[in-house]
Amino acid sequence: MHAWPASEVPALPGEGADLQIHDTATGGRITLDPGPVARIYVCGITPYDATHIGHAATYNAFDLVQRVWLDTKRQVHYVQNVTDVDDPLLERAVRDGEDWTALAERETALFREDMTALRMLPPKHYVGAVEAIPGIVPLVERLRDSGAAYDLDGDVYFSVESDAHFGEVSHLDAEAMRLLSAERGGDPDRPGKKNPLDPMLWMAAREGEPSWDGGSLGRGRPGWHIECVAIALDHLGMGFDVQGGGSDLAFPHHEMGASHAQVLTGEHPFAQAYVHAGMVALDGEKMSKSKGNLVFVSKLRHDGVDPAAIRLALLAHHYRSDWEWTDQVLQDAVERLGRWRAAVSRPDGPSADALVTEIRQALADDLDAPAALLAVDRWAALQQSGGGTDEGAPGLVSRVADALLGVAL
Ligand code: 5CA
Ligand code: ZN
Repeated sequence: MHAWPASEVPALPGEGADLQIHDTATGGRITLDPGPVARIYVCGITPYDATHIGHAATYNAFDLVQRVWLDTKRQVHYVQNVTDVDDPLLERAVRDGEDWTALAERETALFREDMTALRMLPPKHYVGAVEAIPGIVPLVERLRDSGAAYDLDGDVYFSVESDAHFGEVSHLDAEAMRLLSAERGGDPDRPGKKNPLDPMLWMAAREGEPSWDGGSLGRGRPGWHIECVAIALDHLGMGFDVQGGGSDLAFPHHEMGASHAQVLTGEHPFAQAYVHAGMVALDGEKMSKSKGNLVFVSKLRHDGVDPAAIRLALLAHHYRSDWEWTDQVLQDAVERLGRWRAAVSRPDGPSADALVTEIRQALADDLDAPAALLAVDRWAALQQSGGGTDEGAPGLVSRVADALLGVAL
């Protein structure tokens, strides 16, 4: 699957600092130590509805990871998936009387447009679940042949007990896992499972649903977690630097994915850090496609909102906090963008050398984008009060805002 075009990342003087980031598995902050090629996997959308502000906030967090790494002169190997076949997508297509492939293609195209407008750097590999199926089947066969997976009426389940490290990503107790599993695509109450938490790896073909050749597994379609594992192992291998997504993916998705991969390879860990973004709410509830309380990026754009203002609204919240989208959040961002643009449109201004360092330090400190914005605010306020004659400063501020924050001034 093709991704979207990359916006140019302006070069900056000097070099950024190494990223310290909160890791869900250890529950603390770690300093990442990627090689010359940093490796990141970020879970992509299930394309049955348009990109909402919650999605955009999560992708914004991982876009910052990529920008910080690029600023340390590393290459970034970024992989993202599209869950272009799964229950919610098929259910929505049936509800609307639409072909599921057309629905997935349309919403994926809109996601690309939104990501481009928001200046999110694209993944190097953008891979759909459907195109990953030929790679998924042998993994499920291997898990089954080694005894880590079992058959239940033609469906194949992963046995969570086969991984000695199971539970080490989310650290939840069995009851919490059971509740979240039921809420997030699992089937803990299905009779016949060895452990209620065991997730499906391969679902045998159902009447009226799409299915693919699964070799010795029979016709069917893949489970959700093995999709991301197959794509990540194929393009990144074990022990990559960051596994990213929203906090609703810590369990079961990232927990199960880590277990699948660890059992498949006999290696540990799947990822060096599991990084989770907070949830964006609207009217007091998590924004979610299933609830329908959504603010779409595309709707805002079509209403004439500058994508740079949307981006600033996302950046104004720390990626790990849960926050609420309101009209005021957007209004504040629009005003801030106006102040910044006015400040960089002058021929000279106060030196911005210290500002570059401040933004670098803020982002290296667990992606503290709000602190980075305040640093630019201070420079803009100095500029407003007429303080400086550095002719290179406005250009440097524009470049640093673009290179490190993805904001085009
Ligand atoms: N396709 C799977 C991942 S493999 C999936 O979760 N798709 S999704 O479309 O439901 O979500 C895409 C990303 O947006 C995930 O990382 C998810 O955690 C994140 N996300 C969903 N809702 C919100 C929200 N309200 N706030 C912040 N992030 C969200
Ligand atoms: Zn995923």
